[in-house]
Amino acid sequence: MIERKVSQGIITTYFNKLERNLDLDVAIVGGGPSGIVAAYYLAKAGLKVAQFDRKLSPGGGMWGGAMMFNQIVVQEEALHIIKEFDINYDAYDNNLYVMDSVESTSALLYKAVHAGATIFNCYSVEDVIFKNNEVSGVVVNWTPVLREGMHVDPLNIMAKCVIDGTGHDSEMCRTVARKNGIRLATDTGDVIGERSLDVVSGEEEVVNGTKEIYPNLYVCGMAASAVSGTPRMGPIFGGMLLSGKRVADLIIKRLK
Ligand code: 48F
Repeated sequence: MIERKVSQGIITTYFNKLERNLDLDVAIVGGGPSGIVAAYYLAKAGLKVAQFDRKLSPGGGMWGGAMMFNQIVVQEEALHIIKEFDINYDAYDNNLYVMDSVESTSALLYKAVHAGATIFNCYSVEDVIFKNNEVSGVVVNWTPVLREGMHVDPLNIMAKCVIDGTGHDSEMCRTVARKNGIRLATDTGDVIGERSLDVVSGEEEVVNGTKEIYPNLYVCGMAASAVSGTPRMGPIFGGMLLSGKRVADLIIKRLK
């Protein structure tokens, strides 16, 4: 019966996919633009990478452009990444380029999966695995389970490296610091919190702040700004793309 085969096809392939991803080189928490770019470059380098996003549609804050005007701006320094993802762009002004935010977000997702990354949507990462004072993986649960406040235990996924790409909330960094009494590699040893908007310094600092923040825990994108206390930058996305590429480069250098 075709009805049964449809169900069986979904169930068997889904559980194969999940099982294949129980031991990862890299687990990326959050499917915003920085994390997706990281997933693409890591997968392209042959690493086993999975990305977890709590929403039905990963893509984070890129879909909406600014105030739902669905255009984004990228500066010259990051244009090579736009080209790598085959995204259409128009030159706008001195070193600035504009593109459609829906095309851009879907292109990032499409290319990351085609490069070999697995994206799990509707998964919330509620904790990390913390062994011998190192981050060793992620603890995942269905987003609806957490939203409903249901008392259901999560599953564990091992990873050599974990990337916190959760955006403004920098959830993984906060969780690791709060639960384990450790110091992150920031001025205070804790999550400092992002500063008010400044495009030039925000864009520069988000890339500088992309690093290993605790053994095996890396941070990229707005999470990197929030952890290190640097400014937000608004709907200019070059820094996000460059941050994703940088975290991938750091991990590739370490694991390959
Ligand atoms: O915030 P977000 O888009 O990440 P980003 O890569 O990009 C920031 C920009 O979109 C924008 C900006 C640009 O200049 O300032 O804000 O830093 O996306 C973060 C994603 O992480 C998911 C969330 O659903 C979103 O899609 N996320 C957050 N916490 C968790 C999570 C979690 N605990 N588990 C799973 N997903």
